[in-house]
Amino acid sequence: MIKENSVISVFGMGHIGLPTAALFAKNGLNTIGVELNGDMVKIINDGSSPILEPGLEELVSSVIESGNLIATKDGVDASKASKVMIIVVPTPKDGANNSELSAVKAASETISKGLKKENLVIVESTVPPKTCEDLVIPILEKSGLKAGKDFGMAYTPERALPNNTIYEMTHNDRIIGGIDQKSVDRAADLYSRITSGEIIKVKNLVTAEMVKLMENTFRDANIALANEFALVCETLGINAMEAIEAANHHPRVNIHTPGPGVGGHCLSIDPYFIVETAEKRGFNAPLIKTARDINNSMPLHVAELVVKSLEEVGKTVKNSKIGILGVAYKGNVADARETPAKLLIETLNQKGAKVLIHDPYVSPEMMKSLKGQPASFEEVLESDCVVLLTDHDMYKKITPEMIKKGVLVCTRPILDPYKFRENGILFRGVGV
Ligand code: SAJ
Repeated sequence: MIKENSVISVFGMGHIGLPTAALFAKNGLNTIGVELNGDMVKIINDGSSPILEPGLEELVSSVIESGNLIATKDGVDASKASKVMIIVVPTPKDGANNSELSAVKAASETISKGLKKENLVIVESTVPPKTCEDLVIPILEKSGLKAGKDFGMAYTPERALPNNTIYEMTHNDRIIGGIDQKSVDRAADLYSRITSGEIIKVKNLVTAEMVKLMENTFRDANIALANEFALVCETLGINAMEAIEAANHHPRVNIHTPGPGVGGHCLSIDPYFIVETAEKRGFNAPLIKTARDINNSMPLHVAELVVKSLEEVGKTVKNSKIGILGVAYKGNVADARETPAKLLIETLNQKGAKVLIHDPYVSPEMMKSLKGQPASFEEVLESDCVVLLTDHDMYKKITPEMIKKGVLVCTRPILDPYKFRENGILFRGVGV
């Protein structure tokens, strides 16, 4: 089934692996997508995308039709047939905020069983610094081959923004580090086929691993600062967003946007990988940890805003209907991993509220796992307190007349507080 002259296999057909494989295939390379989930393999080989991402369905369909992409569950066969193997598997964190690298380990084990001289192994998954050196290479060397001497090794982080993945993968600059210059040059040659962005070659594998974590940690810490500013502005009775936008007119200031907390599988996890590595080396990275704590506490602050708002209209949270608009971790995506909605719903449930949830994108199974009661947009708008949690475009059209019981907690700066208040709505929000 697998073509003899296949050159690349991509391990992991998720949000990043599938578009990466499809783009290599689109650029004329014979590509194998390795995925353990048989249903996903079937969907891909039928010419569809199991991942919701603009443009991906069409891309997958065209490369399956051209025969340049094929998906399989058999990773050892794929490894044997390939010259380059790319690891793009998930790297979540465990309950103690440590990295959970079992998928990287498993992919490395599988690849080592088909590894040959002159192969190049590339890791794209986000990992704690030194993972390539301390975990991946020793597993690959079980093959009897030596990294650097017999096979090449490179690390190049994926940096595409969900919902704009294909554009960013084909335009963003690419960071590449490797075990030696030959590995870096080979990886650079490969990725220059799919991105028009600059290829930045860094000194070694660890530097490239650290670059990825620094990017998302910068954003997480910046958002934590914005959230702290928002809490201060609430005590002052001023609009944080108005102040942030004004401050951002300064040519060297770029304060991010406050909100209900930071979700998704990147910003809310990656900073912990730095902390984990730093702590193993005797340094405790206090700023990064504090930023995480601030962002993690934001859903509790939103719950407080709900309590206060209901008190103001003579109601208690207990037995009130709270309607949450949006459970995805950010606007216009279907992904609810690490969503701030989870802690908010749990907290409101504990307080005895009846929690209704609406989201136009998130799957029914995911909605169910969140412990709220899925409801229509209209039903949610009739709740005792409406909480706007995710900045989906459709929620930008909400008007004061649509808030039937007159109480709104808005956690994203997409509705104008002044307009709602002028129209008699009790409007509270993060930073307003
Ligand atoms: N958020 C705020 N305020 C902001 C920006 C975001 O509260 O000003 C929240 C969002 O609502 C969301 C979370 O932060 O809950 C993360 O959203 P995001 O848009 O910042 O990032 P992700 O997780 O969708 O994608 C990030 C991107 N990294 C950077 O921009 C540095 C993306 O380029 C990476 O490829 C991706 O992580 C990844 O896979 O690491």
